[in-house]
Amino acid sequence: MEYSALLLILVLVSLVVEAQIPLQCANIETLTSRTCCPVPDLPDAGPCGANLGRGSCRPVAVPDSKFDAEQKDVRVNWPIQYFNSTCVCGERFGGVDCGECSYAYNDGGNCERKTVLPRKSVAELTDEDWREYVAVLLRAQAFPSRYMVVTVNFTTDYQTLVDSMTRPSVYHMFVWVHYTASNTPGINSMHDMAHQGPGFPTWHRLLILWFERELQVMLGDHLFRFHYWNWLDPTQRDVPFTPHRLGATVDTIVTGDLVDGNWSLICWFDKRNFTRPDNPVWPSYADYQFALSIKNYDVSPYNALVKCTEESYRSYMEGFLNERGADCGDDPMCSPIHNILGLGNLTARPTFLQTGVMGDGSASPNDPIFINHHTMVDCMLEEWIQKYQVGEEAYPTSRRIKYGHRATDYIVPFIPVYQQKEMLVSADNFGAFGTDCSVSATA
Ligand SMILES: [Cu+2]
Repeated sequence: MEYSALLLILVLVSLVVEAQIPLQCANIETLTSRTCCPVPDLPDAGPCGANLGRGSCRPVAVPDSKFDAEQKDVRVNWPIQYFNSTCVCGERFGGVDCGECSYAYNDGGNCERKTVLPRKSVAELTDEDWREYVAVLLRAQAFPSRYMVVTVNFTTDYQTLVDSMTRPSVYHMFVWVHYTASNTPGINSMHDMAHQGPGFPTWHRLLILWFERELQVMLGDHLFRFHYWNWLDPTQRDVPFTPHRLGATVDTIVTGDLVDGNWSLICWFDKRNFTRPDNPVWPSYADYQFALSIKNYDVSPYNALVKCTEESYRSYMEGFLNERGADCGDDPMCSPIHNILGLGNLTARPTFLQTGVMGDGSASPNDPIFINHHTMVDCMLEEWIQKYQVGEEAYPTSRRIKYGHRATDYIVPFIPVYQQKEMLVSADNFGAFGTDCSVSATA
């Protein structure tokens, strides 16, 4: 059965997407031991490459010592419900077993040189670059992921967990990761650990880094990187949307090489409403300058109720639940892009089922423009970090912050594990952007 068909059935039947488990740890022995510390494929490496000085197997330090079993949400205090020990790699090393290089030392060799993979505006890509990129995306639709998906609610009957596992494609795993973080598994309610909180910028930063690495491994090309779609620049807004790039739209239906190449969605909506009949109001450079002027990262109550204010960079950039023109004189930055591509005419408020997957928060990565959009948002985050020279200390530590978004929460549902606050540092630490990301400078 095709990956897409299998996953579609899973969505419709169960709506349970519990966790992403690395292949090396997706077996009953590892689950029973609650220790995900595999041995890398290197001579005499030992678990986590400890014998080679690459890393060590260590207990995970979750914010709450005691997991609230009543919540039945395995994402809380991730990944303690599955594993209480994982590999912690040294600065130069990375991956589930420390057998890879870290993001910053990804030199394609022995991880000895710090490297930078500069990201570009997609407007700089040649037709040949686009052709190659579309081929990469299509390949990722079919290439098996290095992770397994658990499709039942958590149980200590580990055989049931193992039996439920399925191996999606690299791209579909990317979609699942976003979906899993956004929704409470198996429950018809939503506790979003990727949006509407201080973890929004940091969660998506790790998503981009992680997915980029999965594609690097698929391609055997450590230099592969994502580029950003600068929607602040009116001359660049159309750039990705041609038949030989990410697709043109005809009456909201996406056409072009991706669709012809059997682009498969996990979900059942496949539209993009880029050619909406009314005149979309895009965030402007002035809006962005306002965002950049906000020095404070986030403010109480650290959720969607934080209105667009000059006290919360995160809230302004995220823009959730702020109607255009409400509370802030300018436009919040991220959500309008999802809406422009997904919801179309804001006045008529059609549902995303009718208009486009970018309009649905949790499923939006089904449209690959998500990648370039969030690389752009990450570029903006980097510019803000550079401007104020902030680091982990800027991430709020209030007890009011919801599960998943707390400073020391491990970012759901990733293994290897990273804390939210660890992503609020210069992208130099991840070998991304270098000093080149300054979209405001192009105004
Ligand atoms: Cu998102």
